[in-house]
Amino acid sequence: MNPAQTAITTPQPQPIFLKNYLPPAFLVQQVHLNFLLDSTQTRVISRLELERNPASTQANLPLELDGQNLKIINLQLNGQCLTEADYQLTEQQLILPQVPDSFVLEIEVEIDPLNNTALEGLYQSSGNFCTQCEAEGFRRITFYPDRPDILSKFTTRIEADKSRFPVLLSNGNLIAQGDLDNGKHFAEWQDPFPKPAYLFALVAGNLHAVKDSFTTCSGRQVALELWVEEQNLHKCEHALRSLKAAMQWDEENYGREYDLDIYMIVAVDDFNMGAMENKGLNVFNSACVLAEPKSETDAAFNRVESVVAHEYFHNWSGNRVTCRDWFQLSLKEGFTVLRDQQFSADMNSAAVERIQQVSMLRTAQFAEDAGPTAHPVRPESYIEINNFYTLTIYEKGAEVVRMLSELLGKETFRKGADLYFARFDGQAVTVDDFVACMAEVSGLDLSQFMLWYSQAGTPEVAASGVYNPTEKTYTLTLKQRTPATPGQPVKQPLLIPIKMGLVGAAGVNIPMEVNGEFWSTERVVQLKEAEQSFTFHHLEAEPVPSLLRGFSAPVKLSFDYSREQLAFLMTNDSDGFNRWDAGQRLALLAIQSLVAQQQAGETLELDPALTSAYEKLLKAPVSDPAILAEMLLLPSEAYLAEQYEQVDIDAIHQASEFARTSLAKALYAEFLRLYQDHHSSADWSPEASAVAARRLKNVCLTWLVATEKPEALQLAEQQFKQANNMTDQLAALTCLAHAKDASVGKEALEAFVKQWSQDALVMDSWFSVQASRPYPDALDKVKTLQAHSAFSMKNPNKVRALISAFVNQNRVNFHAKDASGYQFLADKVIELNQLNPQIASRLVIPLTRFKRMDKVRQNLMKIELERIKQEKLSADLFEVIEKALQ
Ligand code: B3K
Ligand code: ZN
Repeated sequence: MNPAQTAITTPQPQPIFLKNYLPPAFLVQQVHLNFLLDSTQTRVISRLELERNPASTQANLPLELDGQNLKIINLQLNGQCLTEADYQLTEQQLILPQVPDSFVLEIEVEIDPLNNTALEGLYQSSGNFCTQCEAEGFRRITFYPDRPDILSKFTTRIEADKSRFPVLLSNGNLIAQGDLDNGKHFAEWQDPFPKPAYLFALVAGNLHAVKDSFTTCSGRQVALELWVEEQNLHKCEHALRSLKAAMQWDEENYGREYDLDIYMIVAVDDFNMGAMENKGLNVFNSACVLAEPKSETDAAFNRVESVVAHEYFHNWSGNRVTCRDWFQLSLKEGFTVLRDQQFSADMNSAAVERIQQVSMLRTAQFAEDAGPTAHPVRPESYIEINNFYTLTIYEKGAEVVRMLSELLGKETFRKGADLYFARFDGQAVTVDDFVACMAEVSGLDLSQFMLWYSQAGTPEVAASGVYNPTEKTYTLTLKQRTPATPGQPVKQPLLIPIKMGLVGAAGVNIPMEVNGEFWSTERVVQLKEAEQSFTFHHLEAEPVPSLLRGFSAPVKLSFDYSREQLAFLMTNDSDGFNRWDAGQRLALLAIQSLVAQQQAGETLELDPALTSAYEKLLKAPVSDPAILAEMLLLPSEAYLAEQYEQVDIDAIHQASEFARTSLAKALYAEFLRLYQDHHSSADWSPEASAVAARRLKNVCLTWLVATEKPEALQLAEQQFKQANNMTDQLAALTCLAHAKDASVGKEALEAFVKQWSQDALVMDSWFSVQASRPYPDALDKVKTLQAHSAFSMKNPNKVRALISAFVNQNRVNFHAKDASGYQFLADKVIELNQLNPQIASRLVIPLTRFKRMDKVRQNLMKIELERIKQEKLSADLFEVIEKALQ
C-alpha cells in the first residue's frame, strides 16, 4: 500500500458545492486513539462513541465514514465483530447502512507512514513520525467523519520503540506514560477541548526541547516547549520569544487567554506548508520556526515571528471557534492573517509591514484573481480543498476583515470580535456569523459588504478630480468595476472603503468640507455605487488627493497624477504607505514608457523625473532607514506585468534592467555614501534600527553592483567575506552570483556551500540564489543542481528553493521562447503528481497563466499543460489543469 500512489483518484473527480451543505447525520462524543507505531505497518485502533445528530435534517441515514489508503484489520460495533456483509467499502468511504441511534464503533486499521510522500496524514520526516490533518488528512489515519463541524474529545495513546522514538506527543495534557516489554514505551494524552479531526496531531521521535513558560493574564502558568532535532537546539530562542510576545499581544489586543497548561511546537523538515495550528501541539516547517543570526536572514526572523504568532492566534480564531465547512476557510485564515499582520505591525515598523504585505498582494494575489483559478474569498465549489489554501483565502481574506475594521473603527471592531468569540466558543460557524457580529455591534448594514466574500476578481477604481477656481471647489469622481472572472461574468458594485485626504501646496492635509458637512483632514469614504462624486468646498488652490491611504481596500486605484504631483506626494503625504506608493507610481510611469520605447525599437531614455526623485530621496537626511530602503526599490517585473492586458515579458525585463542600470550609474556616489553610512562591523543586533540599517545597506549594495563596476563587485566580495550574519552574507552572495559574468560568483558560491552544506535551511538559500540568476544559463544550472546531495524532490522546501524559485523569481528565463522553461516545469509537475499532489498542483500555476502572454508563448504553455493532462492525475492537479484549459 502506497498512500501517495493511491491518492490518485478516478479520472473525473466531482466538485462539492457550498449550497449542498447538510448538517452531519452523526456526532462523535469521544474518540480514543491507540497508535502502535511502525514505519511501514502502523496499527491505529480507534474507539468512537457515536450518536445520531438531533439537528440532522434526514432520518435513518447510514453512517458514512471517510477513509483513504487504509487496510481494515478489524471492525466492531458495540463489541460485535462486523463482517464484509455489514458494510460497504469504496475508495473514499466506509459505509454502515444500519446502525443504532447511539453506539460504540471500534476500528483497527493498518497504514504505511514511511511511503507516505504526500505528507498528509501520518508520515515520517527525518525518521520521526508526524501528522498533518488539515484539511482532510485524518481520513488517511483512520475511518472517521472527517469534516470540521464534528467536534469531539480526543484521547490518544502512542506506543513505540523507546530508543528510536523517545519522545511521544499529542494534543492536550499528558495523562500517563511508562515502559513496556520489548524496548517499547507509551504515552497517553488527553485533550479536554472538543475539536474537529483536522486539529489532531501526533509526533514521535528523537527530539530535544527548549523549554520556557508564560504566565497568562489570569495568573496561570503555561509550559512552552519547542521540540527540535539536536543540531537545531541553538535556533530556538527567537521562536520562543515571538511566542511569548504573541501570547501577551493577544491578551492585550483581543482579550484572548491561552487555555491549556502546555503549548508545544515541533519543527519538521518535510512539510507542505508553513506550519499547522493543531491544538496545543503545533507542527512547523523548520523554515518557519528555526532562526539564528549566523544562518538565517532578518527576513527569516520576521517570517518566524509572524508564523509563530499566526499559529498561536488560531487557538481562538480557528480552534475554539472553528469553520462549519471548508468553504468557510477564510473565516479562520483571513481573520488570523489580519491578526498576525496587526501583531507584526506592532512589533516592527508598521509602514514597512504594510508596504511588504501590499506588494505581495498586488503582485501575487492580483495575479491569482486575474488567472484561471480565480475564486471568491468564500468559494462556491471545489474539487480538492487543498487547492484553496490560496492568497485569495489568506491575504485577500485578511484585507476583507481589515476593511471591516476600517468601517467600524478600532474599538467597535474589537467589540465585534469579542462578541464573535463569546457567542461561538466551541462551535463550528460561518463567515455570515462573523459578519453578523460586526453588523450587530456597529448597527451598520453589511449586506452589500458580503459581496466581498462571494465575488472574485480585483475591483478597479478609477478616480478623477476637477478643480473649479471660480467656485473654489474640487470634485472627486470615483468609478468602480470588477472584471469578469471564470464563472462570474457579471459583477455588482461593492462597498469599498477609501481612506483619503487632500494635500495642500504646503504639504499639509486640508480639512475637508463636503456639502456643508465637515470631514476633518482624513476620512474613510464609502464607495457603494458604480459611480459617485464628492465636491469639496472652500479650496483656495487645486489640492492633490491622497487616495486609498494605508491601502484601505484591495483594489486597483487609478488617478491621472502628473509626475510633479507624484514627486510632491512622495515627500509630502502624511500617510507613509502613500508616500511609498507615489514613488512606485512614478517609477511605474517611467518604466512603462521605457517598455513602449523598447517595443517601438527606439533608443531607451529614462524619464529624468525618476532620477531626480531618487536623487532627492538619496540626498535628504535619513529619518527612517527602513522606509527609505523600501522607497529605493523599483516595482518588480511581476508587478509591472500586472499592469498590462498583454504582457511583453522581454520588453518589461529590458526596460527594468535599463532603469536599474541608468539610475545606478547616475547616482552611484549617493548609493555608495548611503551604503557606507549604514555599514557596520559591530556585532549583530536584532534591534529594529540594526535591521533597518542592514536592509538599507543591502538595497544600496544591489544598486551599486547593478553598474557591474569592479569596485562595486569588490565591495560585495568584501562584505561576503566579512559578514557576521546571514542577512549580509546572503545579500552579498546574491549580488555576486547575479553578476552578468557567471564566473564572478563562482568562488563565493563554492565557499558558501563549503561553509553551510550541513545546514538544510541555508542550503535552500544557496539553491534559490542560483535558480533566480537572471540570465539564460540559470535553467541548466537548476537542472544540474537537482543531482546535488542536498536536493530531494520529496522535500517541499527543496522543491520550492530550486524549482519554484526558477519558475517564479526568474520570469524572463522561465518564459524563454524556446519553451525550455515550460518543458522543464511540466516534467517536474508530472514527477510530483506521483509523489506529492499538493506541491505539484501549486507548482503548475505559472504555466496556467497563459492568457496574457503573446500567442507563441500561449501555445507553448498549452502544449505542456496538455502533456500533463495525459497523465493519470491526482484530484489536485486535475482541478487546476481543467480550469486552465477550459
Ligand atoms: N491551517 C494551516 C494550513 C493547512 C494546509 C492544508 N493543506 C496553516 C495555517 O494557515 O495556519
Ligand atoms: Zn492559518
